[in-house]
Amino acid sequence: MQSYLLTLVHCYSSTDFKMSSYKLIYFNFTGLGEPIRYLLHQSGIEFENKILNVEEWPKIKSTMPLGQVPVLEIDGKPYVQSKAIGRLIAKRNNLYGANDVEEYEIDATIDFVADLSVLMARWQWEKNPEVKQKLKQEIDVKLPFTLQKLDEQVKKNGGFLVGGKLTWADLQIAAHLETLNNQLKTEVTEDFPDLKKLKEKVRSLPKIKAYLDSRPKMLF
Ligand SMILES: N[C@@H](CCC(=O)N[C@@H](CS)C(=O)NCC(=O)O)C(=O)O
Repeated sequence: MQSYLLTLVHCYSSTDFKMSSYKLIYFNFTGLGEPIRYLLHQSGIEFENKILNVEEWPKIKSTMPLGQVPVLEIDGKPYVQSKAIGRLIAKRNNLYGANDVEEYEIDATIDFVADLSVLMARWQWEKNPEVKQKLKQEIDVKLPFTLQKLDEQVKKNGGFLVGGKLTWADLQIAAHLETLNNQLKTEVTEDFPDLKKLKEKVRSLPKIKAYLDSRPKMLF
């Protein structure tokens, strides 16, 4: 009886959560916003996808709580920091770990890929050719290392990154892989078959596929 009541409470609170109003504010590229878009779609949450152009950003910057995006507004309250936003949505929609060790593994996987993404962004926006070339040399070592580790992790976990089932980590990494492809203009998973399969599996989830088929054109 008690567990029935708990299930009922959980059902109602998660329904309430889905009935809230959501607005995601981010640029017209994939970057740090796209993993949140994947997560919201996979969670069945309707949201306003507010896409900013880089040209309009200076006017908007000071209105964002930390002067940066992504910002997710839930019922008008702004939530900042992409990974913290992702964790909140994942927790509330059964896409986080089944226990604290799985949660740790999801966090560690996402942090591991974030290290590469920071390096990639520094390289992408760097104007000085010498510095840019040095960063590219770092990428040439770090990228295959990261992809190899992720490929092994997917192989060990029954086709997913953590716990043999779909989690926030799979959505986050699939979105990041798309960004890496855009940045390097190549299919980065070509030599990493298990990781490639995972990316394709995520992209063909019905809700993600529907989003990808209909999303506005991204700058990159
Ligand atoms: N740690 C933050 C980083 C946010 C961030 O660097 N956002 C960039 C876009 S990817 C931004 O808003 N840049 C514009 C600016 O700083 O003026 C997060 O994960 O949300």
